[in-house]
This record gives sequence, C-alpha cells and structure tokens, in this order.
Amino acid sequence: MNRIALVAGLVAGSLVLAAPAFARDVDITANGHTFAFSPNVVTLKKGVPTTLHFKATPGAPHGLAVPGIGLANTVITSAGTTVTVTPKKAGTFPANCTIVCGAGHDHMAMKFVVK
Ligand SMILES: [Cu+2]
Repeated sequence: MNRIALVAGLVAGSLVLAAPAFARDVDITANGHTFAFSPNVVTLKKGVPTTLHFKATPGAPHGLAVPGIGLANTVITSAGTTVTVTPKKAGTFPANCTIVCGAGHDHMAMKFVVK
C-alpha cells in the first residue's frame, strides 16, 4: 500500500469510528399544527444515556411519559426541555401525548425502540 492509500484508509476508518451507530442526542419536535411528533420513531441503545431535546411549535403544550425508557411525565412547550434517559431494557415503547392539546390530540403518538 502506498502512502496516499494508507492515509486515505486511515481517514476513512476514522470517519466510520466517528459516526455512532446510535445518536446520543436526539431532537424531537411536538408539532401542534399537524399533531405529530417528529421524528415519530426514535431508536435508543440499552444502557446508553441519550439526551432528548424536546420542543413544541408555538401554542398548546404537549406531554410525554414513557416509563419503559425512564422518561417521567415531561411537559413540552415552545421553550423546549431537555431530558436524559438511560433505557434499561430492550423493546418497543409506544408513547402518546399526555396533555389534551387540540383536535388531533388523540392521534399524537410516537414510539421509542430500544436495541
Ligand atoms: Cu396532546
């Protein structure tokens, strides 16, 4: 292997190592206009702390409580709130908005998948 190929290989290897398989910071938007969470599926890794940055579109607050991932009842407003969770068990944990926020409230759902 010549020197350039070796350097290119090292750089490529570094890039692979720098990209985590699971994000440890996730932005989640609660959209009160479409009554949806975005993203509506968030993958976490068992035993790995992940910081969830919640923010709502201006308007009514929303809420989430997902005991299965260690998320206590959390009020989500346009000011934003940040919670770090460390899931202890693998599985799929559905979550519905916990605060009646408008006409589409009953459809406002997402899920966390812990691997
Ligand atoms: Cu709601």
